[in-house]
Amino acid sequence: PQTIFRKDYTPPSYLVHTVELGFDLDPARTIVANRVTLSRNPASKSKDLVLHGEEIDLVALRMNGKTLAPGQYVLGSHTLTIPKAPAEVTLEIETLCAPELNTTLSGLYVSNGSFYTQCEAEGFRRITYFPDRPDVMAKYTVMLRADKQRYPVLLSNGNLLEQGDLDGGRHYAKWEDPFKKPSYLFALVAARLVCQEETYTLKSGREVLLQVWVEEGNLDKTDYAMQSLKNSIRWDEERFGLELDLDRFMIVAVGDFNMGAMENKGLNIFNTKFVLANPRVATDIDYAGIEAVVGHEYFHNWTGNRVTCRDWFQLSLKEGLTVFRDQEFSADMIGTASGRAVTRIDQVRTLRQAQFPEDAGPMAHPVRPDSFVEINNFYTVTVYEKGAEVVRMYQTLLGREGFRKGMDLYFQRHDEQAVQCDDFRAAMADANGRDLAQFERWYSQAGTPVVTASTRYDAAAQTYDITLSQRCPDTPGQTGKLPFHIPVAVGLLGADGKDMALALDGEVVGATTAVLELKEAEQTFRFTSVREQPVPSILRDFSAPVVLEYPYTDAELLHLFRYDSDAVNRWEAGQRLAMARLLKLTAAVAQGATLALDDTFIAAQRAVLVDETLDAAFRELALVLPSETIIAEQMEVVDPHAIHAARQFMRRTIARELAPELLAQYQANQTPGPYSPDAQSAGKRGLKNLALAYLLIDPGSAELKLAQRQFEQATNMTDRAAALSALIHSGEDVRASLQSFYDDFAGEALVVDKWFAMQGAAPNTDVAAVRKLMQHPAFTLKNPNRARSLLFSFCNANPSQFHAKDGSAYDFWAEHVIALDALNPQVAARLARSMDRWRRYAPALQDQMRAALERVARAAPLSNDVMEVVSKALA
Ligand code: B3K
Ligand code: ZN
Repeated sequence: PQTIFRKDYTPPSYLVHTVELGFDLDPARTIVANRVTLSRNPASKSKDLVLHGEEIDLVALRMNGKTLAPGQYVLGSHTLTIPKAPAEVTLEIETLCAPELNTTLSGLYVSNGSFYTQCEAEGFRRITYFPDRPDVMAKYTVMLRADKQRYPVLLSNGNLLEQGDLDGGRHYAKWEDPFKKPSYLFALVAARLVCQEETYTLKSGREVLLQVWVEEGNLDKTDYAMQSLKNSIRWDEERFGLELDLDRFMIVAVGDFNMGAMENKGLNIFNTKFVLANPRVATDIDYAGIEAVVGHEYFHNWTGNRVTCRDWFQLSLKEGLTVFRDQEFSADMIGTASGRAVTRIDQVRTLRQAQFPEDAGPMAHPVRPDSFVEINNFYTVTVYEKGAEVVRMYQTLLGREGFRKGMDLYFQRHDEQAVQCDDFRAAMADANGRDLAQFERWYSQAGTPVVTASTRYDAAAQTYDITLSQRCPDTPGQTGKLPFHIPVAVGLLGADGKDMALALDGEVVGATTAVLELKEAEQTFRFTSVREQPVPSILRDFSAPVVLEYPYTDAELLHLFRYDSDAVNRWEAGQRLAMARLLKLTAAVAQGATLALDDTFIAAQRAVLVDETLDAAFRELALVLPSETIIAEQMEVVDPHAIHAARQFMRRTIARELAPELLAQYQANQTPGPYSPDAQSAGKRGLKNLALAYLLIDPGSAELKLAQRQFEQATNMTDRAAALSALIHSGEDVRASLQSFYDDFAGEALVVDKWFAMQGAAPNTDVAAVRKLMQHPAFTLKNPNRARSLLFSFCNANPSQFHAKDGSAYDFWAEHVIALDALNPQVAARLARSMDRWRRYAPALQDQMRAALERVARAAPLSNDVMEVVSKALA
């Protein structure tokens, strides 16, 4: 496989003006006629017209009205080149493809008998020959023809121009997208679907048609997606002054989909998981996911579609920015400061759970990568979530207003262009008259920076010095990192727990949080007029995606855990208290020493649990211990079994010591009445169900009854699934409950996914049990959601079983990476990532992991996707 480098970018040799596509849709044999006008790009030296194409058969090719003879073009394995083409070209290209055989779910494919497309990143070339790169933007007209009975609904981007009947039971629809777009935003749907629709009035008074399309039988699950869409439209108008630019906006849900959703212009195609919800089948987390993803795809209409990426190395230009926008949207929808903090804590957890490990592993890459083999492997937590952190740092440094000015300038300069991350940074800098040159390192240097703080209080001078230093570990291909520009938000707490008024070098800050700008390897900041020794609250609101090292004492952490006005750092103090103990316990397990947990820690947990002044959602977060994955990241040599035992011991001890309080909270946080997914109710359910999970660790008959009753009487999926999960984790025989759950929801694919996922992640599910579950008639590797529900939850969320000492689960992993690769390389490559951190395990496990990786690497044929992941892991 070939590595592609960012530095090798060259402009396209030809630019496309118009694209007219004609589809004769047939599952076995779809004919695509493509009439495209191009002209030579003055910015390119080449006169060779290069088109991409994959898995399609060329039937006819005409240039400027004349059929091209075989000698006039070169058909490579993935390209069609017309050497020395004229300056102005009209191409007519006819190709054939077989959507029903397309299991990759990239390009044009069939799901449950209907047609859907997925073109990002490079799927359009599986539909027709085309310069399939994001810096080629053109206007599209699309004619769809298909059997009317089987495919009554024919959709594509933009506006419907006309539709009607054809001979032989077929019909047609003609669509036109008024905006220029790159090919990756093309979409079509030809399906048997129904929709919920509504006309919606924009702030400007213009009316638009909104539609949510689903399969028959799912119309009772579209309300929340529609509501989220309307909220998104309103929010983007209010927060960023961005209006929907189309008369019609459609969301289509499909059951077979590689990721969450896709922002095709005017025709977003979604994984059903992020559309379908009603209280019976969807949990609070599902509802939150729908709001976020509907928002995310809608916001792409400006950040991604109107302004797109010059090349795929710039992916975070649209993804990091759009994740930031959806994060802010979700936070604003909750509205309260404490609710906002809860969403922020969730973001920090995701970073630590997934992004920090990626940044420290073999696939580490900068937010703007320098090279890749397969671009689909770079839709990562680094590009998305760390990318969003980078965007958030602009807002932290420039303020909300300054950030908005930067956004306005970005659109002023680059509307309908394909640009680079540097252009976004320039807009932020220029709009605010700021020098953000050093900030570029956030895009170019991989790895998680470590910020070390030390402090010195001088009582006589009433000064408090904070010295911050930074370093960043080497990552594959990158050594000797240069200092980042890091905003470090700091507050100082007095002995009374209150925030001190702040002055820096004699200058009043005017707020109780100061944003220190760390730009050197080491810098000292002096707070003045500090009347007593403070407790520092550093990196408030997680102001930068870094690891903060500070030698906090337990007493200081307890103080912060009790008083910090910054909820993120308040939570963080609790996590630090827990982590220190978890690491000690893990060592004790490994040494066979006796395990003990101090009363101070228990008392702190108790205090938060019963603190009625705190949101239930915050209390829940404060009581969730760092995950086994996050604990593993803190260890030099990872012993997954010791980690599991240590964490279980801590959970068991908390459950025993806080049993009465947990029961009281379980009862106090019931949410009677009709289900509502709002943050407050969801927070209560979260705390209640956390209490239930604790109560079921070593359950007596009363606790079992409690869970059983909730399981049977629940009026919503959040409570039902939580009860079932608690029962599964209790270790009792729960076969009857599992069966009844399955029987009740066998017709709801997304619930069946949960059923598999819960079992895959349960620590008493070993690899033999997973193999047995795979024999279940409802299991299939072909559907990505189903494959993920069992395999990914086992390989990623069940570390004590995945790392079984005999290596049997590694064999299982290798077998299924290979099996999935034959069907769907993108999904297979994700599963391949489960082995990323193999070098950190104890030698006995390491050897077996390497053997499994080598087994995959040797398999033939292997996709570029999986090849890239395993070869980087082994390098
Ligand atoms: N842009 C798409 C992701 C496409 C992934 C291709 N492998 C979804 C999103 O980020 O909104
Ligand atoms: Zn996106």
